Amino acid sequence: MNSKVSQYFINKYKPSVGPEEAEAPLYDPGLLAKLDWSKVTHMKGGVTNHAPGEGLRVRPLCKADYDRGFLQLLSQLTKVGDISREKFNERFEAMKNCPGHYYVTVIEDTDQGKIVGSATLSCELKFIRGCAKRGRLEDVVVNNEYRGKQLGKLIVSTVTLLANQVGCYKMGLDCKDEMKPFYGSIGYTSEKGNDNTMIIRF
Ligand code: 16G
Repeated sequence: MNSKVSQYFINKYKPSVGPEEAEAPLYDPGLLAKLDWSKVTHMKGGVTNHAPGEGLRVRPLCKADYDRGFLQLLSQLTKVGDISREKFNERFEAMKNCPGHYYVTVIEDTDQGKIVGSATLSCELKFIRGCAKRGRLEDVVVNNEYRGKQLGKLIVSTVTLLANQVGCYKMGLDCKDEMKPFYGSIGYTSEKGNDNTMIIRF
C-alpha cells in the first residue's frame, strides 16, 4: 500500500476524538425527554420516543454514529458520497455551532450498535409572523430491514413534536408523490392552492 492510500485508511478508521466527545449529542437530549405525545393518535401500542420498542433508543446524533452506520443508512435515501471521518466531524461541529438550527435525530438498535432510523428538523429564522421560526423535515430514512415496527412514524412524529416544542409555527417537507399518504397519516397536509409543499400547523 502506498503512503497516500495507507493514510486514507488510517484517517477513515481511527477514532479522531475521545470516547466522551464521540458520544456527545448534537443537541440537548432533554428536549426529547420533554416531548408530549398526549395528542398523538396515529401510533399503535403506545410507541413514543420514550418507549420506542425493545432494544431501540431515540436520541440526537453523535460523532460515534459514524461507526454505527449512520451514513450507510442515509444512502438508502439518496447519494451520500465517500465522507471521511474528518469531513463528518467537521460537518457535525458546524451544525453544533449553530444551536437551535439542526436537530438530527436517530433511532439506534442498541443490541446491534447500529443506526436504523433518522430524521432531521432544521429551523429557519424569519422576520414574518413576528420573527417566527419555520421547521423543515429533512432526510427521513428507516432501514428497510426494520419495517413493521412503526419506526418511520416514530421518527417523523418525534421531530414534528420537537418542532412544536422549540417554537416553530409550521413544519414543511418535500417528498416523492408515493410518500404523501405516509406523511398524510401523521398529520401533514397539502394546502389548497399551495400543494407543492406539505405542512403541519401548530
Ligand atoms: C427527500 C427528503 C429530503 C432529502 C431528499 C434527498 C424527506 C421528507 N425528504 O425529498 O429531506 O434531502 O429526499 O434527495 O425526508 P435528493 O438527494 O434527491 O435531493
